[in-house]
Amino acid sequence: MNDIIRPDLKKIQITDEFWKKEIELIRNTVIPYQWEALNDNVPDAEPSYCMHNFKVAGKLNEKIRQNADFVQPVYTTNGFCVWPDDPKKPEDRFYGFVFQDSDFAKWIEAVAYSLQQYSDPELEKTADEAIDIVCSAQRSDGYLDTFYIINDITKRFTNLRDHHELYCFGHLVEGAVAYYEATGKNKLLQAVCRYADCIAEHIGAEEEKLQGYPGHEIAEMALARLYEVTKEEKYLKLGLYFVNERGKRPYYFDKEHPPKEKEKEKLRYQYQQAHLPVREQTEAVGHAVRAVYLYSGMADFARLTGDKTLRETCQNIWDDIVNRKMYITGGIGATHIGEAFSFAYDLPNDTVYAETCASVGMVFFARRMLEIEQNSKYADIMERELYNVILSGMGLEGTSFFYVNPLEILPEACHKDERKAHVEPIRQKWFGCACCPPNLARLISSIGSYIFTEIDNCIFVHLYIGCRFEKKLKSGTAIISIQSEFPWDGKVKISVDCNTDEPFTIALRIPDWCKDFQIAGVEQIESEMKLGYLYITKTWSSKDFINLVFPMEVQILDADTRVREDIGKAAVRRGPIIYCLEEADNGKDLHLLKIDESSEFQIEKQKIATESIIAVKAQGWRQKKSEKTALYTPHIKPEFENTTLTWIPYYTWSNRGEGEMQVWTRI
Ligand code: FUB
Ligand code: ZN
Repeated sequence: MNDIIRPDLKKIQITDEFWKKEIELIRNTVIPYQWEALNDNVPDAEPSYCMHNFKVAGKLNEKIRQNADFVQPVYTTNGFCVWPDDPKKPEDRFYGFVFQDSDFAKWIEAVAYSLQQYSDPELEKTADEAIDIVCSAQRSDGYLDTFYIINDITKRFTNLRDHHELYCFGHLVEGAVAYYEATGKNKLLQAVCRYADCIAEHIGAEEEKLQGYPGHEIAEMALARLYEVTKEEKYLKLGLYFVNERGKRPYYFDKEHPPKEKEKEKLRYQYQQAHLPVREQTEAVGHAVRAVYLYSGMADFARLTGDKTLRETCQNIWDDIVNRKMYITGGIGATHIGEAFSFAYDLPNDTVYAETCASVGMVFFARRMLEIEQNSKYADIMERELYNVILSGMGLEGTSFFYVNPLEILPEACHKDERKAHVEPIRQKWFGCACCPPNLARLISSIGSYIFTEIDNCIFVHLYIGCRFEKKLKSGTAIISIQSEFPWDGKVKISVDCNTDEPFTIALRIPDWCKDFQIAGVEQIESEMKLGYLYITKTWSSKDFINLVFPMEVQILDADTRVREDIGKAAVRRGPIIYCLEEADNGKDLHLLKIDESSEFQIEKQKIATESIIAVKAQGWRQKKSEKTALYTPHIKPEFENTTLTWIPYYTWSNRGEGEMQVWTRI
């Protein structure tokens, strides 16, 4: 097995103008804002109840409550369990979705990444106090899930399919590991180890245990991470057990929820990717977030165990997503029914789901694929996700969020058409089901750790994000600095300052959107191109540098003809940025606009709220509105008038009030 080192955020200093601003937004605005949200202190926002639930569970201590005393929960159509609104709102009740604990877990993870880069004693104090509250809820046997602690501890582990205990556990592990790595404090880490031990006592291969696995994946990759930090084989074993058990017959979930007559077997299990044992799966199916979290865990175990079949499964599923089921923005999950993948090439732009969390998960999957196969196709997608759908998930001010990320919006349809009720035309302050905002925060605050992968004596540069990075060599250290003007300009300078003559390799990703790059700098560059990376191996001196230019011309892109929604339409891309048209620049009725492909595409600096961006402009046409008196009339050639089309980066849409937007335009 190759020696893979996940970059340590403490050793990466982000200097990049574009991403530094995002990281600081997370640190200064998003983290404090989300803390208020978790404590239900954001006026007019949906309540979270997250910290409330931990406090109530902490007060209960070892007492056992049974649900006889309680109002029964209600189940939403998604299988979520929510407590009905009781006007009296008794203080000692669990409120919110069954997985509300995970909001804290993601918040503490974002805090941890931020602390790795900027010391902030006050934030650390708040985080320590929050950890005390969370740990006070833990029962003596290690169990730590407020939903069951508050409602009925005797029912724990009885609904692995829907009740998200293992999902909350997985998130808590991720948060605990990150906080330990950031601060060296192990209170939460010890708590999650005890919780993992408690789970392993109840679930596993042994006859007396439940042969179950998570209904919502994430515990798999979390356990891989727990194993890597603690080196405890038992966590590797439990994570691998979850991976291997999924999809085996008889189906575990049938024991919990006997199938109803007429329920289609395949569909019933696809939602949780449990329709087949994972190594027999060839397609991405079901709930998109669950799916990509599972695939990320599978990739982790493929790397940790050297399992070739698991690795090939991940590769096949990756290709299925990227070549058949992904929006041009990087969004995945085409249908809101089950928040799921649809069939191949079914990519509607307006009824889309494209949940922010699913794209965050896709970045996790990409990173793990890069750790098992250094092929730039994974990093290309990582870049596309980051600069487009992921950033679009948050308002430029950092206090409003999208859950669903559409590629076409007609606000009236969102307000009046039930089929689009899940699509918001403007970002929301918070959500009852608030999985996306803290997921974004933890990803963006750890962006530095996605720039490189170190494998043996090679450092792969996946993302051109300005930074300074320290690479340990056997006989010394190399400081690698990237200066980059991405995403607005393709000039990059990589400088190396090395205090040893030990050779090592820098492998540079050549982005898929770049047709022709230029390289200059290091004397006699001897390089080799492999799977999208340019490998440069040498003894580096203290003044070596590489100048790269990735020209960013405006490109007009077509979709595969099998994507029925996009036929006769085109999208605009420049460098890593996907563009869209908005009503604020182009007026209403975007569907009447048409691209003139022979026109010259110009770029122009513009401001969208506080953000300086590069807009794309071109002469195009607007179809004249019909003056028909009837809905349907004999065909006449449509008439067009000249107009200027202005595209803005997709991630900046909906920052100037409610209005129409579209990524795909007639051509
Ligand atoms: O079920 C937990 C989270 O809520 C999922 O990951 C999201 O898709 C949302 O359904
Ligand atoms: Zn989400």
